[in-house]
Amino acid sequence: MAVLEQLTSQEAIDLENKYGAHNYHPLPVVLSKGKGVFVWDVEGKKYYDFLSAYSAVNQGHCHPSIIEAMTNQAQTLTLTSRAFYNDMLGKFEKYATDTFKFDKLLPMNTGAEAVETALKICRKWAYEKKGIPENKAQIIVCENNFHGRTTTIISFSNDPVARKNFGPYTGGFIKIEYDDLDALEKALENNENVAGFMVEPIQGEAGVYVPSEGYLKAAKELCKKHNVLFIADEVQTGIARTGRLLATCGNCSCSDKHCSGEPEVKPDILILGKALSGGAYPVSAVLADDIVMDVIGPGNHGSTFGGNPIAAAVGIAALDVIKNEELANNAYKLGNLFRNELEKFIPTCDLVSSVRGKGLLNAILINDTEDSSTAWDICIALRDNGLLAKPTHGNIIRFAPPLVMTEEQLLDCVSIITKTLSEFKK
Ligand code: IF1
Repeated sequence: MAVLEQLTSQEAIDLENKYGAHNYHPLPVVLSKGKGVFVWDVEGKKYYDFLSAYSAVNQGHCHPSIIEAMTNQAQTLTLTSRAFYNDMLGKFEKYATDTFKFDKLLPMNTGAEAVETALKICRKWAYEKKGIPENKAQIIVCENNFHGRTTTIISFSNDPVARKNFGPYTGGFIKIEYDDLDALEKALENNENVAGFMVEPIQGEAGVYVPSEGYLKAAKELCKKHNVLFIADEVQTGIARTGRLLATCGNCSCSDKHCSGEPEVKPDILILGKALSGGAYPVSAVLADDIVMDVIGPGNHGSTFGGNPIAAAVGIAALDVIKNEELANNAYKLGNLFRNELEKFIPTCDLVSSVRGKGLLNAILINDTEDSSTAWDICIALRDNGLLAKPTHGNIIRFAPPLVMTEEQLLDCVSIITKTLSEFKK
């Protein structure tokens, strides 16, 4: 078999099954092309993408200006390592720190690496600035978190599938309920050794749990009171997904020019990934002000690829698209429309019990037991009707289309979803 010959869907699936590790259970669809809100399978069938590579493709598939920046840079200089300077990284760092209003940025590649970076910075700050005795620093995290898949990160996961038989685990983490300020206060009180509190502004993997109004702001204030760093993992919620540039932004009237106001909750450490590249390339970053980032010196942290010229060029282009196309505003408007339309539909359908989310990060709850295959079967039916989505934990289907969608396209998608649910037979 020639490696480059065009495969059928089944052939591609068979190859992955035979030669790839079985660490995923993908929906059976084999994609070979994407443009904007659409993807095509190898047989040429067109679908609306309602996952956006888990919110990495916020700017739409193969956005022309991101691809142009990437290909131009790829033909000029791809990688120098950080042993030398390159002429793109500083530009990206300036652009991103101006955009998100932090003093400094540390570039990485994947979300998990950026989370690891944030944890390391937080611990070092704790020893050197807060004065916590060596090796005693603790970081508070939430039940049902998802922050990635490294050994340290899965050490504080609740998910047995992600965690079991990967021990011994990294210590130094305290787990509390999400969206529970009393629990946070208790964990902070009478414990001088707490260095940080890391939280997802909306819990994605857990099933798109939106915390109570004011939770993040109050949590940040509690952290401040106890001299503890507030770490926001916005890998999934950031970059306009939830209708604002960041989910930790206030109601900063993203309706016109993009988020010129101060954030409602300014994290001490901000973690970004996924859509920081528009899904074109792995680009992640940790942002903080000097008072925190200054603890990092030469040799403390790094990566061969982090901050490479392609990543920097792509990062600038990806953020430019968010601003120029006012995607936070579009996500805000379309998100409201989507939830309103589904709320009208839900009373007519026994299969769905509710819809929740913010901006274009939404989920519907399927009215069935957690371990039933109903959500999966609905996703197969949605696929057959031209829309790709994926179930998450329990019987929940996440809906997160690219933010470049038009209102007309969104209404078309709503009708595919409601028609599929109405006609669905278990
Ligand atoms: C997979 C979920 C989404 C994340 C947050 C860090 C990372 C992620 C808040 C790590 C990654 C991804 C990973 C992906 C599935 C996906 C996911 F369902 F698992 F929860 F998006 F909803 N922080 N989330 O959501 O980023 O290292 O992957 O770049 O296949 O594991 P990464």
